[in-house]
Amino acid sequence: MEIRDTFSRRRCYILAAFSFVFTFLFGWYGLKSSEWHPSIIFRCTVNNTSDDIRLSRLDLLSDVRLDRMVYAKPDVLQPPRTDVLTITPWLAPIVWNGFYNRDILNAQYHQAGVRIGLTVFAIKKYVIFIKDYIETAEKFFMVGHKVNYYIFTDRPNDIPNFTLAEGRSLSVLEVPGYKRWQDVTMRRMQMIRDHTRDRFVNEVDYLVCIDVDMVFSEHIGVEILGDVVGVIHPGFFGASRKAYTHERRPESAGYIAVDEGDFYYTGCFFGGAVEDIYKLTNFTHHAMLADKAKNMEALWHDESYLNKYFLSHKPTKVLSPEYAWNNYYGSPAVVKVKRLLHVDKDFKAVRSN
Ligand code: 48C
Repeated sequence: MEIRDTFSRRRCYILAAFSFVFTFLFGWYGLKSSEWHPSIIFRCTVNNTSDDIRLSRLDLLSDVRLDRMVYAKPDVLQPPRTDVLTITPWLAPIVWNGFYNRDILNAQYHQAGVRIGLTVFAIKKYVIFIKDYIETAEKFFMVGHKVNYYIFTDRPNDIPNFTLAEGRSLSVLEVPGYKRWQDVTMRRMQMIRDHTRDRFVNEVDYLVCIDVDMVFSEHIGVEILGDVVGVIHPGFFGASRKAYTHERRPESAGYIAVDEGDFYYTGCFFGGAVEDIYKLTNFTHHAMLADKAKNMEALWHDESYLNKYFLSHKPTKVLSPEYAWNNYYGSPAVVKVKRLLHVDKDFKAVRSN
């Protein structure tokens, strides 16, 4: 132990000396010549592809100019509700019914021509859920906007034909069906990542990823759009950190300590800007692989790894449990609208292991 410490200490000294000399020369040269103008740094970052995409996303709304609209004035001293938290400690909005005017948001995003992708996996027996899923999405998901449905399935012939409203398209993407349902659910992150890199980044601005055993029951619109979007799980929004079902083994890549964690996010619904979804799914996929190499699997699979991601990459927008409700938890007064509902199902009937 001692030798190693000495060795690494000596290495640190060498490194420190080198970086001091380098910084001095670099700084001296920089000060001497006025070449290091901020615009160069700006241009350097702008030339990076992801920043180009990022800039175009920032442009998405920055050029919007709204026409005259008539609506009730927001009241600084009288919020629509005081029974729920509507902003996180890192100043991300928590979206509850009654706090936004969808007409304003629709006007902005319509003018921007926003394109939204919805990914859904219907693997093996879960194909039985896709008909109601798409039919209810047509009624309630991003109505009036450009939507691309991306259905990942191992059974393309079992996907019905759908008649879609104008501006909406549907692609069936054939993918392998893993034997264990745990692998089916976890490998979604890898598949979303790869398709995002190869295709979605060129077709949509935002991606929304929702489990298939759900039905849309009230409008879900552009109020949910943001760079990194997580949804509060219906079973834990009143619970303590200790009660969160995070992965608690320190050796797992999904580990969250009992004194950490903001909310318990559901794995059945997440979203974000297309390049942020690439980062999120890449992280969660690698976390799963790291545990797999140790012959481990986080307690709640991709949901555990997603919560780990959201711990260090705080969502820029959080959706209330309205957006992924399960009637198993009844109808608490605070949840005034149930926009997306878990389908009551017999797991034995749809899971092969
Ligand atoms: O499509 C499948 N097939 C399976 O055999 C197992 C999971 N899945 C996908 O993963 C579905 O999209 C499911 O909605 C999702 C995992 N989520 C669930 O099984 C419950 N919503 C917890």
